Amino acid sequence: MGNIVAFDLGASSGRAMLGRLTDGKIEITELHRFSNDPVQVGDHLHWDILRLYHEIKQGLLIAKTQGIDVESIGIDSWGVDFGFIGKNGELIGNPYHYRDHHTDHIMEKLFAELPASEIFASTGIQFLQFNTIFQLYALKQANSPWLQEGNRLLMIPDLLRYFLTGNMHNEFSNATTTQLFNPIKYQWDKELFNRLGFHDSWFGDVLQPGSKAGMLQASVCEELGIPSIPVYAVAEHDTGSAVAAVPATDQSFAYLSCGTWSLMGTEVQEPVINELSQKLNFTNEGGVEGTYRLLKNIMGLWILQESRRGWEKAGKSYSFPELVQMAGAAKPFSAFIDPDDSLFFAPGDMPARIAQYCRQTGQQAPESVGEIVRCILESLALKYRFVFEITERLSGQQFNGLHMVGGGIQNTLLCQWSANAIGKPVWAGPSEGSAIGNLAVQWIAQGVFKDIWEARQVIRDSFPIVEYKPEEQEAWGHAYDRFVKLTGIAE
Ligand code: LFR
Repeated sequence: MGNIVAFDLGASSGRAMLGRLTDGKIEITELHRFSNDPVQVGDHLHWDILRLYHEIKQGLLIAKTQGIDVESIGIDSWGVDFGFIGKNGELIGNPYHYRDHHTDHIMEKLFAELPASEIFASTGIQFLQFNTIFQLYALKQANSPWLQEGNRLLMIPDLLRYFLTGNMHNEFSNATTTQLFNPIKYQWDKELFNRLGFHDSWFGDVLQPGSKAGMLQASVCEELGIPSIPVYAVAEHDTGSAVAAVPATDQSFAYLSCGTWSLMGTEVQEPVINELSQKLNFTNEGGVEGTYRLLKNIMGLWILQESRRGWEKAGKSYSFPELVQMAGAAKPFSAFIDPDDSLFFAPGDMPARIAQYCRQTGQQAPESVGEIVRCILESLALKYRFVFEITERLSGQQFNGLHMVGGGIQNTLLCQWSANAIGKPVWAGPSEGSAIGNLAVQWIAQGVFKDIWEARQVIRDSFPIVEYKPEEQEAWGHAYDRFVKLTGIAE
């Protein structure tokens, strides 16, 4: 059955994934993989959006040279980041990277104007300094000309879709990551805009995942020498696509989308907006078929990726499997960090920050590469237990295990340690969660799958799922008690 392509853009790389259905099973083939290199210009970190657009066109060209007739495409990426389109229909400036420093300390400034509780009550979105609401506020504080000249605000996949189709829309799952969309009124929150001096006109009609967003425009087809095909709005927030691909059979399930970020939570039918969810800083991001992701961001493998980048710069290159092997050989439970400490958010020297964290908490800092990696991975697994348990508490559900999806599941040590930490089985797979969820929503849009549950069943039948049973329960239990005390996360 027909060929469709998912463009799945991550913070460090992107891919074009070809999807086909054969004998009721999904087959995926990577057509194109490219790096996504943020660019520091002066004081600011930006995305190279035109490069990403170029790579999408390369993906379409590669399909063409392989003789593949692509029937439709969809795009997903990280959330929160955006560009403005000016009155002449052109992009104004390069989108800021969510790790840029321009939003440092901006939350407190905004809260002086508009209390956090009001924002949470209107949006149900967790407070992260990089949410679009804070980025816009930082631009306003800096008197950015974008706000005078900008006509429309488009999120990263919205922008790329616009370049491809000429149509401007805001897709729902990604719209919710702005922290400006009201899921109760089911529309952009005009009151928040007015209070903050943002213009209604920046935000357009909101497209549901699974609707047609347009066709490739003539100029693109001409340039690439391909026929026009539909571009679907999928769950364009990558975490939305990843959760769409969780091969759960039970309507109540816990997931961990494991990549640069670790996103842990459950799927709910209605957003959970109350004092407790605000206090625990949980979010309610929009998903497919009217669902919400009640989840929490955990800093994730970013700390390891960034450590590796540092070692590389110092002339010591290690592959991820090498790093994991060294961690496996290091002494267990020597030092812990809270991965979500703000120390670890911005790019920089992670081993030095880990040492700083350890000094501040009276621990002996890990020194060898293996010890550092072990500290990161154990701390992540222990943080997973903490968030797993509060997900149960908040949602009033009990989960009998954890589904892990995303590239991070190639780290088998992390999967095993996650099972050990939570004391329940981990089911790992598929690793290409976001791309598969992107494909699945295109098939739903085409009427090939009835709904997301049929898609999840087919995903389950198509990809290997590895079960990790909890081990070493006593040692992990003691480690958890120490971790909670040292990090103070329960306070
Ligand atoms: C994961 C992700 C997270 C979001 C972060 C920044 O790739 O999309 O869900 O919080 O990136 O957008």
